[in-house]
Amino acid sequence: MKSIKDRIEIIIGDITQIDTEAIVNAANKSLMGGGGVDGAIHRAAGQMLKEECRRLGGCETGEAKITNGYNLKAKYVIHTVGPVYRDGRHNEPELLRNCYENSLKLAIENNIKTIAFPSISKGAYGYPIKEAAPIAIKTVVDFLNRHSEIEKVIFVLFSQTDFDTYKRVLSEYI
Ligand code: AR6
Repeated sequence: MKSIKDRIEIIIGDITQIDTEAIVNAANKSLMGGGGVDGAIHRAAGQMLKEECRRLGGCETGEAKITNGYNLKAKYVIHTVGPVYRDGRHNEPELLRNCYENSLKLAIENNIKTIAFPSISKGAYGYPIKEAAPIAIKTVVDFLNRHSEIEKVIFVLFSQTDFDTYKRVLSEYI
């Protein structure tokens, strides 16, 4: 059994280019696409993704739904809806934790062993990176400790600052 350190990677990059079995999308409740990472994933996957998403009938905050990846390298996209950040006292931490947890549960149900996450809620939804990173890291590390089925989780960050924050938080936590 590999150590947690070997099962988590943190990189800077574009999640649409990652070849894990699943990539996670930071979607909105409609699941019909949007800006940020959601827009990038829909553009890279192609129109078929939108057609499959339309049939899903939306998704609640903190929940997750799975589709095919179509033109992406990833076979699947797991769509999750992060909380809109207000002040951190409106259940945002728990909802953000649910996004990671429910995405990983869905991965296991679908026999997915490798998965990549963006920093959910950190863009348009305004979650401060210093608060979002520990939630992302802690939830994933705790889940990996409980579930050996998941072999690799890659956090794909979009800026040097986000990357540095995740690296620091991970080194403090494990
Ligand atoms: N690869 C990896 N990370 C990316 C990419 C990419 N290609 N593009 C952006 N990011 P956001 P949210 C980073 O706004 O905050 C959408 O319109 C980005 O820099 O994509 O959960 C949805 O439809 C940031 O660090 O997602 C929703 O309406 C992180 O991904 C809403 O935005 C998340 O930023 C969701 O907002």
